[in-house]
Amino acid sequence: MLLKWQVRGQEDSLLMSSATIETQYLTFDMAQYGPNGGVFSSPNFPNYYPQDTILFYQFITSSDYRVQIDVDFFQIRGVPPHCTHDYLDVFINVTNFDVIQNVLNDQLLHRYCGRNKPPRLVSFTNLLLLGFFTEDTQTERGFNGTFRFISAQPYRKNLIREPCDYIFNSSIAKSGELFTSTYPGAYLPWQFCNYSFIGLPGERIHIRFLNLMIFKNLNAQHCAIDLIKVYDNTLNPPELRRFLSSFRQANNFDNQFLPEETDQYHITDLCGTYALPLDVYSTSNHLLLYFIATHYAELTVEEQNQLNDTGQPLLWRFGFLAKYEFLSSITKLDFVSKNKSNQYLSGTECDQTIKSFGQGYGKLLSPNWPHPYKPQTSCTTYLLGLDDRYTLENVEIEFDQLDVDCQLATLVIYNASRIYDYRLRSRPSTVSSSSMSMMTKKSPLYSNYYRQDLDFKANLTFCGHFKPEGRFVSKNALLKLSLIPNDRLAVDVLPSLINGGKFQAKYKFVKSYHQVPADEYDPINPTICNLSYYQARELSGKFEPPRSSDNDYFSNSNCTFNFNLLDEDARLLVWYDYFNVVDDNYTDCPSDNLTYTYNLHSSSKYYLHPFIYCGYRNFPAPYLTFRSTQQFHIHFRSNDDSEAGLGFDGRYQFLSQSNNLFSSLCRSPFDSLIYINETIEPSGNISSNGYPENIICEWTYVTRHGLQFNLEINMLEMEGSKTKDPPQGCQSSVLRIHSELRTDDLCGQQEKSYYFLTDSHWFTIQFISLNRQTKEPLRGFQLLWTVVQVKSNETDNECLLSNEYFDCKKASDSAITNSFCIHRSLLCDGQTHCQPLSNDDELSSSCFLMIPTRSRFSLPILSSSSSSSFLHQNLIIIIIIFILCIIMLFVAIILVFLLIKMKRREQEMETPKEIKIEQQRQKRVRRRQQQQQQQQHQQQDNLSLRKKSTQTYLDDDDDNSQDLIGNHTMEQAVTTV
Ligand SMILES: [Ca+2]
Ligand SMILES: [Ca+2]
Repeated sequence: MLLKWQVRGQEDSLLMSSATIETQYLTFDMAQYGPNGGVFSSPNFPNYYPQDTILFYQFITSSDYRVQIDVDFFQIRGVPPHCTHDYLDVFINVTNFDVIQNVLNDQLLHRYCGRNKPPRLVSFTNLLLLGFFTEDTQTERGFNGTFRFISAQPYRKNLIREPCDYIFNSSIAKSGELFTSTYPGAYLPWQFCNYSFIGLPGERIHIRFLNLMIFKNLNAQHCAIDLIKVYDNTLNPPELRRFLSSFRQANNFDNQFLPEETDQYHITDLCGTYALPLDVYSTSNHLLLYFIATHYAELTVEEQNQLNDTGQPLLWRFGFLAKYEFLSSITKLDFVSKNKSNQYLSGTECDQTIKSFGQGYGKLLSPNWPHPYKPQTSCTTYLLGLDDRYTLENVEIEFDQLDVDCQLATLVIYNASRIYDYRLRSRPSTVSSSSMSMMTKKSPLYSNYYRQDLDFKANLTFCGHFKPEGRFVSKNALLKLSLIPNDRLAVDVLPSLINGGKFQAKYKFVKSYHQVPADEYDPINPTICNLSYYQARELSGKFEPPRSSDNDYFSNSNCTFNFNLLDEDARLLVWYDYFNVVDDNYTDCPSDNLTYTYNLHSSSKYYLHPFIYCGYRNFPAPYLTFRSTQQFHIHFRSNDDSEAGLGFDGRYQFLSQSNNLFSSLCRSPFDSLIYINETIEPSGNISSNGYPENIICEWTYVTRHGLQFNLEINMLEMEGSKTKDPPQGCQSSVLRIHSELRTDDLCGQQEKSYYFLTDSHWFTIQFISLNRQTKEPLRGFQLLWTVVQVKSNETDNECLLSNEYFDCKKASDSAITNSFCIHRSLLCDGQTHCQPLSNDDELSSSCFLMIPTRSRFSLPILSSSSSSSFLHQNLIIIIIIFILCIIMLFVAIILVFLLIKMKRREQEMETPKEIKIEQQRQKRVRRRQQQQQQQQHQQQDNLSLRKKSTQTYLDDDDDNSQDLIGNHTMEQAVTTV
């Protein structure tokens, strides 16, 4: 059996087996080697070291010196941290080599193996011990390194109590160094070291860390294992006592809980690594640094690899080296206002935060104000606006005075952009001459915007003696302003210059909306979310709601996006890439919503687009302004609750006739209106001709006042859906139907026909198809329009002009309230026009009511003018023809009468004998009766008697035949006409 050393940290005891291996010793004494030391290595180095070895390296020097070793090459069989085969044990706190068992028990710094090379090591005493142990198995090349002996004097300076309590007194030295007790070697575990600084009254203490590397698990939030605690204004902080007592009670140091530091003295805890140099300042003449090292913790393999990548794995327990100075001329902190919004940042020279409590403002002064600051002063001011779900305040500063010597320092503003406020007289000359002329027409409207060129990318740097123009506005809630000396590290910069300079600025916290793009913000009150976009400035762009730093829109938002069109021919297109306006009620959107209004060039009246938009991905349909729109407004409102989302990413584009969204495939908004003569063309079709992408079509139909249109959308196959749950809206495409007071947006796919009865004598159809979201094969839309006469009264069964119009009777089960009449030429033409009322016009019982002569094909010559104007123009001719007809009718009647009379006479001549006799007999009877009457009354002449009898004869006998002849004559007359 082998003799094996089993040394594991503090607890394990030394175990020895019965078998023996000779323990060897190598001694390196300063008396022999001198202070510059020499080299050491494993046996046989650079060849493989022997098996079954126990070898101690004993480094010895006098008490005024310490041992420093640096390992150069290291390759020992084993895997850290357990090192189950061969290893090198390191002891740097050895007081006596005589009792090696005690040494091994108590003083192990660490065990090394594999490729895990020991860092630079400095002994805490005048002795240093390395123990090399190997097994009886395969070996490797071992290690080599150098040793030397360094003076112990610096470690004893200011040391007032072993092992590591130091006091730095201003009355003894105004400046000097401080470091861990085995610096530049790895620090020992289990140390509690005081570094107390005592200055004269009025002095401040400045500590600059030049090296700082204290063990910390890489991703740990707090300094949980080793740390430096820094306290201001005291040498015996009660919170440190409290911390140490709780710390010593804790047994599991890896999961140690650090109490909250709430006391006024604590400045900071330091551990891990920092960008160096790192400065710490006291506010008064007392400062305490307290260094705590606990167990020798290991990084995880992952952390080790991570550190190896940075190239400093050996320095991880390096400790620290710092310079200190007591300064009487250091910046006084009086310039930091004593109020709740201003706060000096403890540990710094003169950094401060200024926090907003809502709409705050004040003065920003350079250190030592009103006196000049010291040349080496380094100060940073952090201005913090409100940043919550209601408000994001920007910080604005404006200089009153700037006097910073460019040789000494610069003033840097971070995270801000400069704004020049002035009104422009004319538009920037970056546009073509044609649009220039369009511009000049409306120039009074658009000439007075502010120029606000915002570029937050570059930091703004100033020095010199002048007043920087403009306002500086932060991109978000933070603005940082630093005074940075040009050469902070140089000790004597231009000693003749006592004064650095000074500056003064106004600051204010404003709720403004510069973070959202717009051509113009509210020029009067920046706290109003009133954003304007001008066709005269940018033809296209984005619009979005102001958002808080967590990227949601604000609660209680009230934003208006104003789009200003140049002239009556211009159009604006608005659509959305993203939409999430949070509201559970997708129909009424009572919480957060988007609405549109617009006004026309011709009037100041505002119209409301009859939709309200909200919901997650419930996209508002693409919107194209209607003819003659002057201003289009999008209103965004959110309520008080905490439910908010990203809002929307809106896009806009001002369109002119030449835009390639307008295609020759269909009518565009710039084409003329389509006038409909309802007697000639009482119905027709409109179609998208398939589903083309990136196209805008617009048709406007107008007919005679008093008439209306009934639209039947009999095919709709488009993207989007307004009926799914949750609805998707119409992101890429929409079919918009618009009449005087009614607007419908359609998209998606529908099985049944959709009807739209216009409320006036015109309608506009917009078909907008932008970039499609899917590549589904869809067919667009097709609709049938019919000119109708809407019956004003439900009970009124008569159509006006009822001889030309057919009453579409409502089916008994129809829920439609308005019923209407259609032109008779639409009866029985194979297409139903009475829907949604009924299909009456196509019933066979209606077909006899047709007026085929009124077919539009029979009057091709007149088709260009309406029938009413035709009647009007030819009225005289018609009347004359009418009178002529009547005259001819009379003439014809007279002719017929005469003809009959003649025929009667002829008949009289040819009447048969019997009838004649009978007739004569009757005549005689009558004559006798008459004679008798004559005799009774008066004398009459025979001729007149005869005439009268002829008349009577005609009356009595030929009533029927006369009617027939009359009719026949009438017919002849009509035919003649
Ligand atoms: Ca809300
Ligand atoms: Ca029909």
